[in-house]
Amino acid sequence: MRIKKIIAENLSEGKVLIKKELGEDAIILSTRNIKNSETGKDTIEIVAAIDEKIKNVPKAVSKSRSEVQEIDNSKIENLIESINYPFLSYLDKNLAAKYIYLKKLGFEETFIGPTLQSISKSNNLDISEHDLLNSIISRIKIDNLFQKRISRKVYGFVGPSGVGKSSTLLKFAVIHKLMNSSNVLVIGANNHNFGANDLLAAYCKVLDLNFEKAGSEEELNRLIDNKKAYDLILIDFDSKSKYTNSSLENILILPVNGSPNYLSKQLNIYSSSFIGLSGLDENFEIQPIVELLINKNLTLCFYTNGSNIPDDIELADVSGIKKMILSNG
Ligand SMILES: Nc1nc2c(ncn2[C@@H]2O[C@H](COP(=O)(O)OP(=O)(O)OP(=O)(O)O)[C@@H](O)[C@H]2O)c(=O)[nH]1
Ligand SMILES: [Mg+2]
Repeated sequence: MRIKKIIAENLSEGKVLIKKELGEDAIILSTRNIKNSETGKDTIEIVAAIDEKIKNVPKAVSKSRSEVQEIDNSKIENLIESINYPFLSYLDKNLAAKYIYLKKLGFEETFIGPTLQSISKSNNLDISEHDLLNSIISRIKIDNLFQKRISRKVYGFVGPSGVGKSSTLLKFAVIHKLMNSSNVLVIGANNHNFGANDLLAAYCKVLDLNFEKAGSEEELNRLIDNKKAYDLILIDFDSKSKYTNSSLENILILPVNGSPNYLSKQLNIYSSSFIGLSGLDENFEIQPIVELLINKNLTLCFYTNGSNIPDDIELADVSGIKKMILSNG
């Protein structure tokens, strides 16, 4: 117990002085009015006390609070790390760095795991980040179907509703006609959306492309069989079409900003090994597509980046994909 006696002009000034001397928890034991012997003024004498144990409590509490905070901060950092990089603690230093690098670029563990495994198996642990990314990209199969002259091929444009099947088909047709002097036939086989075939016919007229309409599977079979004179037959399907034909190869148009789940679902619906991407003029992350292309051994044919026919279609290329990956990292 510490006891203090102070003289003040009045009680409220005295209380302030006591708190200053002994702290907030000081207890006033007694007060007494007295006259200042020199000035003759009325003053107040206050005797107050503080229990030293109580006085130390605030300091002790604040110290332990900051300790708790430090512990909490490091715990939180560990927690965040284990959420962001759940497999970090299982990896050696070399692989851990690569894991963090690929994670930061936006790849998922389901893709990173096998990639790190193959580095480890091939004893290539010293591979630089740059070479690691290049080796991932080199696993993407690219075949720019509109860059070369194609003969006697039948391609169907399939995919979910509104993804850009018809407009991509028209871009593809015009480019082949202009660049490769191909003899192209466009077939409208969208019998699900009212007026879709007529709209396509109108586009073909404007773009000077040969057009035929197939109102049924039988008609489509007949058109494919009878039109051997064309280099290229391009069929515009609706999203519900399940048409198959031994001479037909489908190009699945996928929106580049589709979620991983959505993309694999589309792949199950429209089993196709050729992929065209649409919507590269919008916000997107390319990593889910890259993972899908590699994991499912698909071939990327081209991508579209707008609605202008035929301008907004681009050759898929490795350096472009690398730039897209790095811009997301
Ligand atoms: N911004 C942007 N728009 C696109 C792209 N590709 C297509 N579009 C537009 O998307 C809309 C739908 O395109 P369509 O070609 O009709 O799509 P679809 O898959 O044939 O649609 P359905 O036949 O109704 O299933 C049109 O307005 C196109 O101009 C693209 O890469 N970027
Ligand atoms: Mg369409």
